[in-house]
Amino acid sequence: RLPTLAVVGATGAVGTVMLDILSTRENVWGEIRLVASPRSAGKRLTVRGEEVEVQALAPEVFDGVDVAMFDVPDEVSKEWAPIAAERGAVAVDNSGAFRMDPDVPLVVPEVNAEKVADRPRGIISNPNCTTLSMIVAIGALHRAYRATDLVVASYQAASGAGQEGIDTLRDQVAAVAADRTLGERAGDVRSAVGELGPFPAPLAMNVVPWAGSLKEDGYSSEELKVRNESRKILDHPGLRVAATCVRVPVVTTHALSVHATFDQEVDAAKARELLASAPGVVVQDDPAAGEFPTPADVVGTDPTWVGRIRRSIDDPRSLDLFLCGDNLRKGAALNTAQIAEVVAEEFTRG
Ligand code: 2RA
Repeated sequence: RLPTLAVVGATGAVGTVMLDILSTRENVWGEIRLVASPRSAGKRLTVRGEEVEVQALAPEVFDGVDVAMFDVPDEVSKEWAPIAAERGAVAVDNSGAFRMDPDVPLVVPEVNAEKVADRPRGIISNPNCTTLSMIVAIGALHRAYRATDLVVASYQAASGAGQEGIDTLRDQVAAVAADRTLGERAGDVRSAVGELGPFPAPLAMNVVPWAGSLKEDGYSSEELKVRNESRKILDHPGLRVAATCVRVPVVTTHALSVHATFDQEVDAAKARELLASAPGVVVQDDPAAGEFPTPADVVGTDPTWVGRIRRSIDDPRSLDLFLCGDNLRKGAALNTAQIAEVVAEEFTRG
């Protein structure tokens, strides 16, 4: 039988992309129920070409649901994913609430799909969008060479901070666009942009070395997520990861530069081949022709794009790479949908 799916958080930035993904991927679902906060209940949204009324989040909406996807803030998932699981649904959660719980698998289907079956709490976690934007490619290299160290710098899009992030960037860009004197004196951009929204500094005409909240030793929550989630997904607790997360004035698509070291010598041409044949990865790497991935060209696509693949000049065990991934698609909705599809097979297999 075709399983019943609930999409919780159907009206948010990721939820909106999720409805598009559910409408364009092969349909493996029977009923699809759309769920959101009571504020959005009653709205009608289109999924698979049909209008569906949004229901308010309540325990009963999970009755008869086989898989419940959550694209909601941590505190909402923390409370409601266990309720969905108690009512018999498998919860696939895109918040940070359960990612590091040892009883909750953290799944990227191209890397560790088999972990889906190992879910004692009935909850499966989807990684953070920054981790997801690199881990399919890094996982493919790790399988061949075994990684020991990752030095990561992220260039993260405004939509990682939700619809408020997108609106803030658009308002700020509009506020600075006409003044051709800005950007030459300290503080002039800050005075011109207006509201900072979810960012701690102006994002238009700027880069901001901060995403998330302050954690131990000066690291941001985002930087620790890149480290801890990479270790869990690759099943490699000893992996050394140093991350610096930076917000850039891009609407959607995270980019990362990664210096990856392995426990053996690597070869750039072989790495390019490995990446080109890895599921979910596209190599675009011809700098002489000006070809490398950029967020403006990658947004709206599904794969992880990799370019600028070089063997480190100073260490034959290291590769330098530049990666781009749509943070709302593979970084959030698409990976959640892929996990849910792996679970759906359990029902269609019988
Ligand atoms: C960000 N990683 O880009 C977050 C969103 N999940 O801010």
